[in-house]
Amino acid sequence: MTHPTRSGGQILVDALQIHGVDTAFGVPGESYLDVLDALHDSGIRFIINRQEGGAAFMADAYGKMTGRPGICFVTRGPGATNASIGVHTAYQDSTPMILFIGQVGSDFIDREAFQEIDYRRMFGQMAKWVAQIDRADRIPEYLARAFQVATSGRPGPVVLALPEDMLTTLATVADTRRYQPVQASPSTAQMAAVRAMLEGAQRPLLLIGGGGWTEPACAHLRRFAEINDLPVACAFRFQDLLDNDHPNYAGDVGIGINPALARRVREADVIVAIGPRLGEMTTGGYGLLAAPVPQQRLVHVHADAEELGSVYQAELMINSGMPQFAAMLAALEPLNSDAWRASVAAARADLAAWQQQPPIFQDGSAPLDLWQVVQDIDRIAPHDVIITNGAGNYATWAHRFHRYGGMRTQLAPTSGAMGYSVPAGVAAKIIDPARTVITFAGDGEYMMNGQELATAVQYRAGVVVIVFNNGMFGTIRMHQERDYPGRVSGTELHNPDFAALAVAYGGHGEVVTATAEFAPALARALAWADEKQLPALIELRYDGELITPGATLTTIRRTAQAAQAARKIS
Ligand SMILES: Cc1ncc(C[n+]2csc(CCOP(=O)(O)OP(=O)(O)O)c2C)c(N)n1
Ligand SMILES: [Mg+2]
Repeated sequence: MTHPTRSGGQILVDALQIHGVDTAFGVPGESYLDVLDALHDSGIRFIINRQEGGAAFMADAYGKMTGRPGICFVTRGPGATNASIGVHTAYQDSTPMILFIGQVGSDFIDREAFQEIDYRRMFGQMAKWVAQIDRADRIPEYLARAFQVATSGRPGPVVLALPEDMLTTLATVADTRRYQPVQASPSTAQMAAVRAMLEGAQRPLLLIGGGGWTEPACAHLRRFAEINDLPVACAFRFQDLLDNDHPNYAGDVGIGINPALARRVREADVIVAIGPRLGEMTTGGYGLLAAPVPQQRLVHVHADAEELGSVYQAELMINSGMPQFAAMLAALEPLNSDAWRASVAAARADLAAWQQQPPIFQDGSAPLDLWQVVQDIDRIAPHDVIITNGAGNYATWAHRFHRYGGMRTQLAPTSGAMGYSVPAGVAAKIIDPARTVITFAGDGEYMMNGQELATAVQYRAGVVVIVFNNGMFGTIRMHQERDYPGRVSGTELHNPDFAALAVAYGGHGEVVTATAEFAPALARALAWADEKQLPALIELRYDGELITPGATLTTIRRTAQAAQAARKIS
């Protein structure tokens, strides 16, 4: 059989098409011109970003939304280093992604040539697989493996370096088949063991999270919880795996956890953790579940065999993909739930109490009530609105008070990376223009990748960005007041006029300083975004004193000072 002779760049783009790629994100470089040329007639949409951090975050958001690898192209050293934040996030978040990096030609390699880096060493710890393709005739093989690795077992990022001369070399090679994601399945004996553990339980809890979920998997999980009256908690930033309005949803196990839910986790006798990595954020710093041997009887289900037992010695460890496990759960013979049935309503009541307007606003003294802002969003935006955020205290308002509408309505980095919110919001709108997308960004957060508003304008992505402007890197200031009360250092911000900046990009911008102004501003922003297919930004200007829903900077400082004084006396 004869095959056409093609350049490396063309072989690569043909492979992308075979593997079903419709969109790629990136910033161009002269190191991969041949790929750019092959993309020209490919039908693959190449979204041009303004900074590689933004591009890699967009690829991550694509991976989270679709379950298929997000594709990102960047150039050598400077491009790759900018993109690394997205690779790290995809790794921690278990998101399928492939980062392609233009590399120095093989004639100069290993001389520390212009912008040269050995990507195997650089990305060694933050990617599932890093390789360099040295021969054009092996591109199909490398691409097939990259898609395989990114999507199989625990999903994650793959990095492929592309030496410049390899991309322009002509080769005669056959294409491969499309990749097939591979996941393990539980055995019937393991499922029987899960059932037996639950059967003997008094206070069971399901804890779901991690990558690899699909709509049918979520539906099976939901059905299992319903039939057996089990409360379901979601791991940190995987809060959308069960519709938050569902009667079995008990809340999220992450930063700033509801103390009542924390108690429920600690006092549970059987926890079935399906998918989460049980990392620092989901275990309250390894405190809710003692490490390595938890007090609760733990079933840990994870897509990666090596993750199981890496920290927690669960009583029952099951290596399985989420769809495979959830389908078998739903098929289990129903349990007698008499012992715990009431816990579903009790957990729900705990959640409702936690989501009430916090006392800090109840005297009406705060001109801008951020709790009310979230209530307005939940009332005005459709239930399946996608909310994106990065890192910062502002994110608490979304995590605690917004009711996520189910599978992939939350795009947020478990890596705690600042700068994720805007690119994720823009990407979500590019990927699914029919969905409403609202981005939560702190003033610090916004400035890390706010330039991607230009990408939103270029591709007519009508995302609504809400900037929470408290004039500071609030999270760090909060920690500062706790540990070094009254000594503000390195956390103040002097900001641009965010609304004017949005207008300068070609979007809509408004400033809101009082509670009553927000709902009409949101309605205007959503209407503008919808009608013009352009971004809209609402800047919330508020007093930085309101650092969390439950505390002001002053109360934190005074508590810390009192503790310091007490230490001196004793
Ligand atoms: C890329 C990155 N740099 C630094 C940090 C550390 N960090 C976490 S939250 C935060 C402040 C966030 O400030 P802002 O976006 O204004 O939100 P706020 O806490 O004020 O609501 C910082 C600097 C981080 N998580 N990620
Ligand atoms: Mg801030």
